[in-house]
Amino acid sequence: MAEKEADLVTDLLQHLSISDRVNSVEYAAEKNVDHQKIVGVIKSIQTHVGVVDAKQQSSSTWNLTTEGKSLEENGSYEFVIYQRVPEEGIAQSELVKDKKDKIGFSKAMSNKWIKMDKSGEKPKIVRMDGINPVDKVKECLKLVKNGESIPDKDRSDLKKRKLIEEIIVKSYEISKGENFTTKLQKAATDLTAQMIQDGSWKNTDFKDYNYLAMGIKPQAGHLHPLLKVRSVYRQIFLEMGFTEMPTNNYVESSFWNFDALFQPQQHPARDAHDTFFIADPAECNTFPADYAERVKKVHSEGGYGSQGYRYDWKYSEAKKNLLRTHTTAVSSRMLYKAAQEGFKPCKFFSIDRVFRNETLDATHLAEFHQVEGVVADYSVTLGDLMGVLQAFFHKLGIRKLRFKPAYNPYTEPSMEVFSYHEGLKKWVEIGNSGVFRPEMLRPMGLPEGVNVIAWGLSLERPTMIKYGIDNIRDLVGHKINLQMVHDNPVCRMDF
Ligand code: FB9
Repeated sequence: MAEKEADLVTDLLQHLSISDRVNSVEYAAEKNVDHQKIVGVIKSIQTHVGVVDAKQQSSSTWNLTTEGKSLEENGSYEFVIYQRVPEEGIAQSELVKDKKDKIGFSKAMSNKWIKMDKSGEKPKIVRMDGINPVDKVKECLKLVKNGESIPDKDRSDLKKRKLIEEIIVKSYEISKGENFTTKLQKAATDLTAQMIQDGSWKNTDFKDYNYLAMGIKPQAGHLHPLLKVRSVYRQIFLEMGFTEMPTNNYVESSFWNFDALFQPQQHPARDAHDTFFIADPAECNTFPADYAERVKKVHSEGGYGSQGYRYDWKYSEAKKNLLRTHTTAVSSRMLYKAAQEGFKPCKFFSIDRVFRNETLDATHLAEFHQVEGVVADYSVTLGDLMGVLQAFFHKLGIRKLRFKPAYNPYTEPSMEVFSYHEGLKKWVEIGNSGVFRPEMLRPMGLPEGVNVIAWGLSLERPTMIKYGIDNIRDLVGHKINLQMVHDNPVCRMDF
């Protein structure tokens, strides 16, 4: 207990020992202490059972509002207006300058203190003859300020004009309890081994349990908005029967990231300006040799109905390690594995970080989280892709989709996906999609007739739209405001 409060406890108990009762409001005024402080002192004394009896009571009192204080000091608006009307009268436009003058003028007219005189050349405001008005409002406000009563009608007038307000004061009447004492024994809060051993627990005053006490709020962790959105997407994929791919390798070989996807070795995306290559270990050579031979052949000579790219495909390029530029690298691994293990129709998804050596701006960093869905089955078509996209985005509350032809090196046909954003009032690109090319699928060993449809989007774009974040650096990175992470609402993807 603070020293000051301990003094107040002792003083209040002393006060009570010489008087039968103490009222908390009166005592606070006498001590010139805030009433709430006295209430706190009474509550701390009550933890010592039976020392005092405290009865709460409510009383109402009237206080002047800020405007009321001003009129009590300067006079009512109507009396000020009356005093400003000279013997010879005054034009209304001269007399009434602002809102307060308008109130005063109206009141003075209704009190019949002033009137309009139209007998002369121009109408003017003059005082009524034979009266000597008193500023009753000011007088009543002074009485209220001094805590004196005024007639009910006057009080309701002042209340209606918001010049006074009723304050309900909850106070305590305290009196001596059956265990009254002026010396409080600090109630024990712990039962110690010593007390049990020497039996002193039997006459120790223990503080009552406070069963209503709230536990200390655990400083639990909070999911980052990106991870909240990730869990929404993950749930949607799982509901749709998709299996999550193992994406726990940021470092990938160029073979799985590009060559297996029939992306030619001279493609600009494979340039160091777009891709982060790894210096050490710079090379990987654990991709399957026989499969690599089929990939080499389809790039350089073609096959499966394709003329290929007709260039000299190099192992040295395929061996280069890099930070994966898309999770489609993992999709290619999974599809190869499915083919090699005896193909059965399958649906995979992934949500994980990818890295691109691109120009940074307010909405793009050198990495982002890619969301990818893959469906492999006999005779799946572009129509199935449109259908699965409708179903996927429908679960995010998106009804209207539009598909626009696009180009990807590893899918043909390809489509960009758009949705109309009611908030932004425009069509927004929400992803990309396509049918994997036979030059990618056949060398894997997938049976004839098996097609694979896939689509992708990012995690950052929907998260930024959802949480109204314009700059990606306010969402991810070492400068974000952690309070945003702490405060953001539970994620409900409404687009
Ligand atoms: O996420 C994107 N936009 C988006 C997504 C969702 C959303 O709100 C949710 C519905 C509620 C709002 C916006 N885009 C893809 C579109 C644009 O933001 C684009 O400017 C940025 N794109 C990223 C790539 O940019 C470097 C987003 C990212 C992207 C693009 C393509 C793929 C994945 C991510 C892909 C793919 C793909 C294609 C075929 C087969 C397999 C994968």
